[in-house]
Amino acid sequence: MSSYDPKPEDRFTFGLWTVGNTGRDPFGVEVRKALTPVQIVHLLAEVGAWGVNLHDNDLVPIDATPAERDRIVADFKRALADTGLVVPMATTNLFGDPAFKDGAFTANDPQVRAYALHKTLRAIDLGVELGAKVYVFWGGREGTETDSSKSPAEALKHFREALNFLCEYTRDQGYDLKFALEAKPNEPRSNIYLPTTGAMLGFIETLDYPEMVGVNPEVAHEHMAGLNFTHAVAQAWDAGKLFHIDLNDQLFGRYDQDFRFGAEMIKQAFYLVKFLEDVGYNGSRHFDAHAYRTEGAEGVKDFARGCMRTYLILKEKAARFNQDPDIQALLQAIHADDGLLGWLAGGYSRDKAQRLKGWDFDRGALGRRDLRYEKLDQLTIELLLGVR
Ligand code: GLT
Ligand code: MN
Ligand code: MN
Repeated sequence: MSSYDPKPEDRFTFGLWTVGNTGRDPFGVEVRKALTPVQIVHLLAEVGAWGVNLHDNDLVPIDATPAERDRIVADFKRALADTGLVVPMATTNLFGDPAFKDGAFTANDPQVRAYALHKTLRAIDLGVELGAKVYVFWGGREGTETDSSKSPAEALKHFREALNFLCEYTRDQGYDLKFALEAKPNEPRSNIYLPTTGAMLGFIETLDYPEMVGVNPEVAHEHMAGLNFTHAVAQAWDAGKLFHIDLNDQLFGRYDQDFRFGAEMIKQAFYLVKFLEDVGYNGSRHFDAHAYRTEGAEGVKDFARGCMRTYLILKEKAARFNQDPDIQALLQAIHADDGLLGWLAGGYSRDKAQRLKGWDFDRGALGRRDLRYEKLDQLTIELLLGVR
């Protein structure tokens, strides 16, 4: 057993839709056989995952009868009990059905908005029944192709009303459930509202129960917008809002790739893992990705194992970074403080402002400091490339 084998305490999860992805894309049909939810649970247990997440319709088809629903849920629960897998997160499919072609909570048609609420209330019940503690909202259709069709301000009001309604419902039921909003800039809509994690964080403060609502940032979604994912995650963490995370990989400026974690931008993945481990994030590490379209049944397992293994390798690299004497000596020098301005700590006072205004800075010396970030970065690269 290598130390890169996943363990329950790693909290690695996959969605039913991830390892269950059949490879269908806008240009081609399925290349893999669809697996049943029960088969997926067994596959995930085999590769060593801790949990499985789902949309309502990943498990229960949208047109299932109540009797079919009960049978499917019972079979699924049995598979969970047999394998020990848990369901930490659930969500609603508010994007697949043609009814949602103009959005769900932000659709212009009041009937569609009400149907989206109805569907989410039932899906929350299902998620809670399966043990979920986090409920994700990814509004893939909440946007526009043409802004002549709706007011973005009205759309935000509708989205806020829906979330307030659902927060009240959750409280009313006494559910132990937090909401996590997932941003994406585009795809499938040309423009999706609240396109970044930062936008979501601002919006959350306008809700009736902001303490119930956090974010579910996804690597690929910030990368599609050309942004630094770790910075977005850090802002969410700083705000106490990192309720969940979607790990995958994605080149900047491409379509929604959803590649295996660490498949493309390994340095960014390293700083992300280092951040999560350094701060002690202990939520799910959810892989929202899928195997290349070239893969069959074994390739899907290679993909899932690869996500977890890369995470654990990067976790070990982060620990090495924190112990590497040369790296740490450089960091110490970089962060050195001669203590001369220690009196400035602890916030504002009128006296401090006066004293600071009179302080004589050696601006030239500040500008002449050689920061040695080149050396630090090269050491980091060498650590990642395995030569230190
Ligand atoms: C969909 C999307 C993901 C979301 C999922 C949750 S579904 O695959 O691309 O980013 O997290 O709705
Ligand atoms: Mn996602
Ligand atoms: Mn995605």
